[in-house]
Amino acid sequence: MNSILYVFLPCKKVYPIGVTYLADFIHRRKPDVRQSILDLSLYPVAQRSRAVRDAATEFKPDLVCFSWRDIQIFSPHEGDSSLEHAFNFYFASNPLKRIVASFAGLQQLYRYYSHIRAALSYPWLIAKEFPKAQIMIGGGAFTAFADQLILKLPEGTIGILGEGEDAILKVIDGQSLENERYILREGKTIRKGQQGSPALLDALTVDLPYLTSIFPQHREYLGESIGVQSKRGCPYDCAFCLYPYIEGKRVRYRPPAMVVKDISQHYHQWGARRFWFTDAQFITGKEAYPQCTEILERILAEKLEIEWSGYIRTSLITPELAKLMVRSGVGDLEVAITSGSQEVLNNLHMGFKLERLYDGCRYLAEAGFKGKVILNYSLNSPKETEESLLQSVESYKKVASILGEERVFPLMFFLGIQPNTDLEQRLLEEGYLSAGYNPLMLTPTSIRKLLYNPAPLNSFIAKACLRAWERKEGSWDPRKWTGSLSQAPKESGSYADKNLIRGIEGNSGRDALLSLEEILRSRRSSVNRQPSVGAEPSKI
Ligand code: B12
Ligand code: SF4
Repeated sequence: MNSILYVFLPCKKVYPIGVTYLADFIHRRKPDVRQSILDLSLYPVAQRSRAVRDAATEFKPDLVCFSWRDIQIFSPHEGDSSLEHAFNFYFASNPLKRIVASFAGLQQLYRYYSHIRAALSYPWLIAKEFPKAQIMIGGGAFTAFADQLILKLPEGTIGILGEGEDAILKVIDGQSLENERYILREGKTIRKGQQGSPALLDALTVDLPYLTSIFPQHREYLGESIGVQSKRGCPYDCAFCLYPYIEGKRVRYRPPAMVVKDISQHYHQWGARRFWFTDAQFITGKEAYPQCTEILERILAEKLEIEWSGYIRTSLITPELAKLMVRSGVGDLEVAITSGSQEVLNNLHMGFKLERLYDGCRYLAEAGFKGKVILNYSLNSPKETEESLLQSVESYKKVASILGEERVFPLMFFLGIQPNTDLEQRLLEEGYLSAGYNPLMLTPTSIRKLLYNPAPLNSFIAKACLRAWERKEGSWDPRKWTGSLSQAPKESGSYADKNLIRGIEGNSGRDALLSLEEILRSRRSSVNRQPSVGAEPSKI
């Protein structure tokens, strides 16, 4: 095979780092293979099929690699209005609000299904109009829903779960994929492969002039946050998280010099100033300290005046790392505290102590951190009680007292149940989910289940959230739908995850926590006055 066309399937605009790494990797090993990258997110919906057809006609690829990053609606967090519609639909006491929410929900469902249908239509277009081209598909969303999606793709499409470098190389060379995480449909039979040893990342660095030449649309990302991967894999076991399934549990590091070379090339050649470490976890444990430290020291030594962010375990921040982080330009951070109860955290296998998380925040404050911290709470996780909910409110107050109230933005980020996670497994065993359920099939009942917020605490929590959101927005939702599949308007704010910005703009998470505290405390005092009355939370 001599030519590869990469098609980044549409999602909310985000730098398509995965395909850039794939194209770069192939170029280093097979410089004679022609390559081109097409980012469909940058085209209006009506022009996308034509863009695929034109690119394939002009480029005549032997291999078309589709990259599917996101499929998500009803994001379980308050940065997305779909959560509010869902809560209004399930919990609002005013019937009018329920009706309005049901119409908004239907509209979102329609968009969700049409988006999936449209994304699937591009591989079908290639299969019908360019039957000689081999089709491959991969990416985060494909990995998450491979079992469901492979049934909807043209027969013969090679699906790859997780990283794709070696698999594409093997397809080009006509080698067997038996040691890769592939999935393939032959009639009604599905064949799968197991990854042997995952690739080491010691030679991975981007040749930016080459990339620039095969990705003319890169101009659209000048001024945007650019993804950089410094390691792959996460050794933790957080029950709800899919990242170890996607990237593996073994951590593989890229040499710091190469990571910073990537940053420096984008800085000098594209003028990029904002970067996001796309690692599942930037500080994966104490073993990662030397790499993280060297990356930050090199950013400083090369005088790269950037703002960077990433997923960071605050509990692993040391005073020295905090100083380096601040000096090297750390921006806003998203911290998944999840709960203020150590018991709830332990039950989710989160693997950190709250006290260490507070220490990390303290070190950041002492180092002069001036960014915002989005503090994600997954209220109503398994083992949640009224007491542990109050502990979550206290934990917010504690972090706010350390970093300053004006810097800390709690965000309600409910547990979303994802396939191939420990949480999904537990809920299947408990009968909360039924075996063989389709995670892509959304109905009012399945949405309610997948946005994990079970009885009996659900109604207090929903009430507190709705009260807070209503106060901020009015009872009619004037906002645009901001789900990942929408074409977002230009937004302000420097945080890379624009979806979350709205959640922090009104600081409604703070209000939700404080409302929850109010509801729970007043409930407690009324229960204390009438000791014989049992708990009937759903009536509150
Ligand atoms: C970093 C990250 C973010 C950052 C991105 C910052 C940035 N500037 O890039 C932020 C925080 C902004 C973010 C936001 C969101 N994210 Co995110 N994100 C990730 C994360 C952790 C890494 C993605 C990444 O860039 N990896 C590094 C690159 C190199 O890898 P890659 O792109 O996956 O490509 C590799 C492979 O996938 C594969 N591959 C890719 N394409 C192809 C094609 C072929 C043919 C082959 C063979 C292989 C292949 O090979 C590549 C190289 O090895 C993943 C989880 C994970 N661990 O993968 C979630 C993930 C991709 N995100 C996800 C989601 C849903 C979102 C949001 C929509 C969440 C929300 N509702 O708000 C938003 C919106 C994103 C957007 N479009 O704007 C989901 C997608 C799955 C799904 N359910 O649809 C994931 C998988 C997390 C999860 N829930 O499990 N995200
Ligand atoms: S939540 Fe973070 S630390 Fe936990 S498994 Fe996922 S990536 Fe790793």
